[in-house]
Amino acid sequence: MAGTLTFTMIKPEAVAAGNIGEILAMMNQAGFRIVALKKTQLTEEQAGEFYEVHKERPFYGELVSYMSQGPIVAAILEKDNAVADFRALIGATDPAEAEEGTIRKRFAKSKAENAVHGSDSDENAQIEASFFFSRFERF
Ligand code: FUP
Repeated sequence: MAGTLTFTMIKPEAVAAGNIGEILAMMNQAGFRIVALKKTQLTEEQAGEFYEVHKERPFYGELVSYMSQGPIVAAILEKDNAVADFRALIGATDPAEAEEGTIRKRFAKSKAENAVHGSDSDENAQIEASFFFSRFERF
């Protein structure tokens, strides 16, 4: 059975552009409940650890430096079928391929600066949520 939790980040360029409120509103309107929420900034080391799975990819260095360049908003979200439904809401990695009505279509600037992160599996949702939040920060 699909899990009910996913993890998201509003990425640095979307935070800098003042889009936190509108992006969170789109998540709420799509039926996601906020379980945990914080604004924080990753060090390069932390961003490198978060994106460890992409270590061998050519874009890894740029990804790590971009994700640590400014504050992000991290959140745990709850909804039935959370991971798949949230990935549908955010749209394709590349905003040029993202469907109308998705968060990335509306807010992403490029494949690298693509406004939001969304977990790709229930297992990664748990790992990523625990990277940012203790059990005392979840409601
Ligand atoms: P997604 O699951 O849609 O966030 O995409 P991926 O897990 O494939 O990639 C993770 C992040 O790496 C993306 F959000 C942005 C970055 N990336 C690039 O910068 N260039 C690429 O070609 C692919 C991904």
